[in-house]
Amino acid sequence: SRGSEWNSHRLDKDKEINVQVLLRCRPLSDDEQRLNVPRVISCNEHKREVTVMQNVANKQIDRVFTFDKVFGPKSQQRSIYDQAIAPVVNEVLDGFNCTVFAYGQTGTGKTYTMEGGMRNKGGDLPAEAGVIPRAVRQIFDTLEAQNADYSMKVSFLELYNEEITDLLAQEDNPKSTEDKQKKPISLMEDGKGCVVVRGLEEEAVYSANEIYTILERGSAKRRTADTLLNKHSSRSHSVFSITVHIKEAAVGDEDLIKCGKLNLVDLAGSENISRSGAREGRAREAGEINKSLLTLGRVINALVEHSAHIPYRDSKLTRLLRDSLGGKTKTCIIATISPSAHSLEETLSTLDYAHRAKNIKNKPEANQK
Ligand code: ADP
Ligand code: ZZD
Repeated sequence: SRGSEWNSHRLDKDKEINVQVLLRCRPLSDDEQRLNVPRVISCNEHKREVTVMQNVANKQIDRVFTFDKVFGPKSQQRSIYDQAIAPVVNEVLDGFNCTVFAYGQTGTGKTYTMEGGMRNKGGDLPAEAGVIPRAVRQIFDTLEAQNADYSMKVSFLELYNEEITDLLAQEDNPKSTEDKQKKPISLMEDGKGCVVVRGLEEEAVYSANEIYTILERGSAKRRTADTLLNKHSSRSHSVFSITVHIKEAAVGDEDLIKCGKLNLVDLAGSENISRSGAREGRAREAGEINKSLLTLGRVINALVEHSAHIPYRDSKLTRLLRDSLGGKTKTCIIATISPSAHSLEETLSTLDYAHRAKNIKNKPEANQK
């Protein structure tokens, strides 16, 4: 359905769609419940509203935020996936590139949402499985059911302190030194304005079960980094990508290949930037400033304000995910918050950030070769 030249401009504008922003509030933890930590968040899933209840100088001041979808503390992994992510994966199978970001303060459930937990071992997905294993499963199930001719590749990287580590790379020598385990990877421009990650392993996957072995390897490698560096995980970003190539029925003697890519991004804890104004000087010296997270915020602001210059090039994260922010990729942000009064300030900052991101527009375009 390509527009003829005279109206293509108008059609291009019509193709713009907003970034979808979902909000998820985690339940109080067992400890928080035992300590009777007060709750300040109420979620109305039906009205897609989150209310922050604040008592200032004996006056009740509530703030209400509306999102594309709201998931309260009782929402299950499966229902978030079915309602919010399964449609995104269907777009990938239709040949679109899609990105899902998890954004929020450390401890609010970004990793729980993206990866999940694994209580029971064995064949089926555990109820606590998050977006990544469920997306892999959905892609295999759908393509197998269609008897499609397809291939699937995955990659898993971590970005810490502006350095990329391949979480799937096998070490030639497992007894090698620590810095050899963290082989740095570089970003290169491909001449067509696309960024490629040079040296990143892309692993072909042939069954959903095989993915566990791969994820296990990625998790184990990340754990090594975690134990070596205090607070590493809250300051690092991870990007899990799935690429599918699907062969369409041949037209004439030409094969049509449909290609889709899904990026699943677990961002560093947002507390790493929200107070950076006051702390910037010292924090920078201590290497505490998260350049990528800071730049992500600046890119979002620039896009929302329609600035002439969008500072994509200022960090690795924004170079890597440039197309997801104002480009041809369909993007969804899951903002995660805690219900606790202790997190009020961070929660308001997350809600403001996520609410602003709703104004970003992308122009999705299917890949067809
Ligand atoms: P983050 O990645 O944002 O730092 P985590 O995903 O590590 O946060 O979550 C912090 C803790 O809270 C973990 O123990 C996790 O299992 C738990 N948790 C987070 N979200 C939920 C939820 N929706 N339901 C149950 N437990 C959750
Ligand atoms: N969140 C857990 C991993 C962690 O932080 O270690 S849960 C899912 C996506 C990406 C990486 C790991 C997983 C995870 C897992 C746990 C243990 C071994 C392999 C993989 C997982 C959870 C549920 C279903 C499938 C995979």
